[in-house]
Amino acid sequence: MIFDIKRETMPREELRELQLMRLQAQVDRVYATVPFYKKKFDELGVKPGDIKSLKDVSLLPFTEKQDLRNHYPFGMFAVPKENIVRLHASSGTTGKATVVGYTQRDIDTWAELMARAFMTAGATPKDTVHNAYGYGLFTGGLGAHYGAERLGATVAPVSGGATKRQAMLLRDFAADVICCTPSYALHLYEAALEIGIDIKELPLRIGIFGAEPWTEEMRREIEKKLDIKALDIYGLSEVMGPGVGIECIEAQSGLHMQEDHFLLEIIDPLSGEPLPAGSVGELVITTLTKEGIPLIRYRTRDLTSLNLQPCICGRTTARMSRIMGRSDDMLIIRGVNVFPSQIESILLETQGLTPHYLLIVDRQGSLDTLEVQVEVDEKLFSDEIKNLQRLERQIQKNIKEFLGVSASVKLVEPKGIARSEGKAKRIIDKRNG
Ligand code: DLL
Repeated sequence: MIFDIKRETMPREELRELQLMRLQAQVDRVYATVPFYKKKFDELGVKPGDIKSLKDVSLLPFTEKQDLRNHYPFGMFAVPKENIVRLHASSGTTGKATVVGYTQRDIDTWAELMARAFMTAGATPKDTVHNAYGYGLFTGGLGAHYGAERLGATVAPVSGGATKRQAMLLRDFAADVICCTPSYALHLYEAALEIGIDIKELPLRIGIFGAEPWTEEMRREIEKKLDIKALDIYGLSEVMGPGVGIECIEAQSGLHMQEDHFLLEIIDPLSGEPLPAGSVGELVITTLTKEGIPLIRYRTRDLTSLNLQPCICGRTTARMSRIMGRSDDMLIIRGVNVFPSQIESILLETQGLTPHYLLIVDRQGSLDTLEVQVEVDEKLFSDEIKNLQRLERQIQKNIKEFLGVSASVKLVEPKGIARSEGKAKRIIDKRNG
């Protein structure tokens, strides 16, 4: 089912016209109301009137996360503070948080786009939604909450934590849909088993998972263990929050991007040049309708590609491939570029390993080292030491063969790697301090 047939199945030519009209209005507005943009436009010698086609977006300056930090907390808002009804902030681990503000219309648009997202994922107004994204400054909880309400579903605002209790609520409320990070879904599954609840036997049908990178192998694992359909949802607080894109349940093949509200580009992360359709590069997003903090050419650092082919579900929107990783999460080990998701794929292809892993990067003398710690399942754990050692060597060989880097592999006992209630922490890089 489609929530907004008119918008979601628009012929692409019509969509482009709408995008251009909205882009021109947005550019006019930021030039007039955000001193940061006026200065940047003036420095580049570009005027709002220069935007005559969608291609002209490449004349405009980029916006970076650091720009939001430099204008902390409200310096990039385009409306007076009294028109802001909500604040959120990113969970940035380094430096100042990035703060975003929403007008009432922004909140309404977000609810609408999240309602569309729920329906794209196969949810209906009759469903009960167990929302385990964190409520608070993080956009996951409230974003999914308002969307599920707008859809007309019943929401249980469970938030993160108290995992065994969550398992009981999941059973007692007979939820049809769960929203959380993919790593938390597996954690919840294990915690439920410990108190005698097998999620596989509950009515739960759909999982809406995002906020962190994950792989096809991880999807298969979750779908098998929980006996649900697992859909990938994408978003970022600077641009809105969850709901910028989501997979459809019909195809599960790329995330439908809500292009009537966001203009997308794929650029070369090094040169900043736009790349041709279909290439892998950094996703850059211009918000087309946002009032509180409109962003021009926001550099997400997320690496992906876009597919414009029509989808079997009937939507005409561009489909984004699963995020490969963030350009700033890319590990460079002795000159070889490695994404954590590539290691995850190799680990999950191996029988007996679980999706709980940690990558520890260090430097010995002038050489980078990579240690991969991965949990084994109960069955493998009870195996003979020499078999475990053989497996470690096998994984080491696979990583070397497929990714071209030497890693040491350490198998860890079941539950030996810390679980997270939100985004999983998978990399410890000891090289910089
Ligand atoms: O994570 C918003 C969100 C909440 C998305 C709930 C989906 C579900 P931030 O905390 O600002 O916002 O983090 C945004 O998380 O730039 C990506 O690097 C990463 N990310 C988000 N969704 C996905 C996904 C929320 N489906 C950053 N796959 C983004 C891979 C994702 N990475």
